[in-house]
Amino acid sequence: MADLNSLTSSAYNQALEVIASVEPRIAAATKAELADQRSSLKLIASENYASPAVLLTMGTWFSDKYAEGTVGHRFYAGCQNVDTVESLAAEHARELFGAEYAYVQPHSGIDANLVAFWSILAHRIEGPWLQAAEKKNVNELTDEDWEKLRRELGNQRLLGMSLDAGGHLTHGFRPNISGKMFHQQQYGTDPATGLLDYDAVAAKAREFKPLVLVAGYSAYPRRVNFATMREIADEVGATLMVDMAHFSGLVAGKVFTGDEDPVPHAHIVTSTTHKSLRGPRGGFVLATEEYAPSVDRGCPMVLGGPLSHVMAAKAVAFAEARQESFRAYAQKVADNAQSLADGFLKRDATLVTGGTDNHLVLLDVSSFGLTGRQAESALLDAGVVTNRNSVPADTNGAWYTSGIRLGTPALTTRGFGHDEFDSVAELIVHVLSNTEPGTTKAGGPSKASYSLAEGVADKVKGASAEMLDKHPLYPGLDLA
Ligand code: DSN
Repeated sequence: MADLNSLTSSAYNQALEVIASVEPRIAAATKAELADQRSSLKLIASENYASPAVLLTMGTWFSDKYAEGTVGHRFYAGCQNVDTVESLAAEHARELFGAEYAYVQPHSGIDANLVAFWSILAHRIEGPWLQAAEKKNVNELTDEDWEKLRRELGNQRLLGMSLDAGGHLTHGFRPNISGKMFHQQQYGTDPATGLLDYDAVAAKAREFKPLVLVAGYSAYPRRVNFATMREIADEVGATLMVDMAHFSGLVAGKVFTGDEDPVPHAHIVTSTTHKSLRGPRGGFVLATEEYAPSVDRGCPMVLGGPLSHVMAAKAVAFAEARQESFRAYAQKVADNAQSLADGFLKRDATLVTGGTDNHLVLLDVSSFGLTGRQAESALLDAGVVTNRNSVPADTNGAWYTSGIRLGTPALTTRGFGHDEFDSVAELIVHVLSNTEPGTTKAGGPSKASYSLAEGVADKVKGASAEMLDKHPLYPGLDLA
């Protein structure tokens, strides 16, 4: 058998020829995307590089099959191969995370959270209601009772981490559907330290008495004690839902264990597959046996037909994450985040919470006199891909922001280590120190425009290229 690199090269070259025969501009854009990803410092905390095996699995005829329902219980005929794929993906997920039940159909993280919300409502509200009315399902309810149940379902409470403290928009942020379907309140972080204050969370939970307590984050640079969150949930009768989308790779890789592993503590855990877990773009839900029957109704309750080609790729990615080498990768992601944070701190930059102990760092760019938007743009000019992010109590709002979120999963996949992440911190500080905020057309201070000193972008790109060339993306993959 030819070696894997040359097999991958021929697979992609041939696939691109087939695509180009129909729409050459898409083939060209696909090639350009690889070139861009190869030549930039990708520091977006929610991105990674999936393996060729994962990527290739998505490009098949499983895409053509409808399979609404669950394994062995579909609304369409001919789903025997989809059943194989879905069972295998769920089995790998259960084994990988030590979960009682896994549901691998959600198309994204938001979908996974919607499945979790509706399964909690179905299990906690709809189920007992039907039982009391001695009905098997909602179709048996009178119109009047159905209206009462609908009002009850729409009258529940959710407590989640606020967006500016590092929570996610699906954790009850008003512009998101989670903030509309629930009465929501948010917990934040300690204003002095930026850290979660569990006593404050408990006090809020006692007062608000939520049906759902959501833990997890997308921009909080620290670990969470999920045993404590479960104690809080139990005390107030809430269901504990943990969104581990950002750190599921660190859970899979056993960097987060004991109280920091959400799976033994939460009733329901949701995640994406494409961030630190390094799989295809998608979501999944883990649950206790108690919640499994309602989670199983995710499609068609909340989701459209499962993306069978993506479920197949999830199975491949979970299989990869079960290998010993993934543990080493996950540990390196966390070690590298530490190196990045140290690199900033020794250059006097300001980090939210003063550091990190997960995969991400939140840099407060206000000390450079910049908004997050200006910093993000200047860094992009220099080939450093990041995303702007709010910091706690951000005075610049969620559009301009005062922070830059940086994550290590992607560059760790390329093989970057301590010294490279120290250099990355140096390059970022160099760019931001040489960026001036611009002015509006009327001459006032602008939150968007900026000017980067001449020569800085080229110098940073040159230094990055040296590191990137030493750690090629998809080594051996040569496109024609
Ligand atoms: N967009 C993802 C992130 O960047 O964190 C979460 O939705």
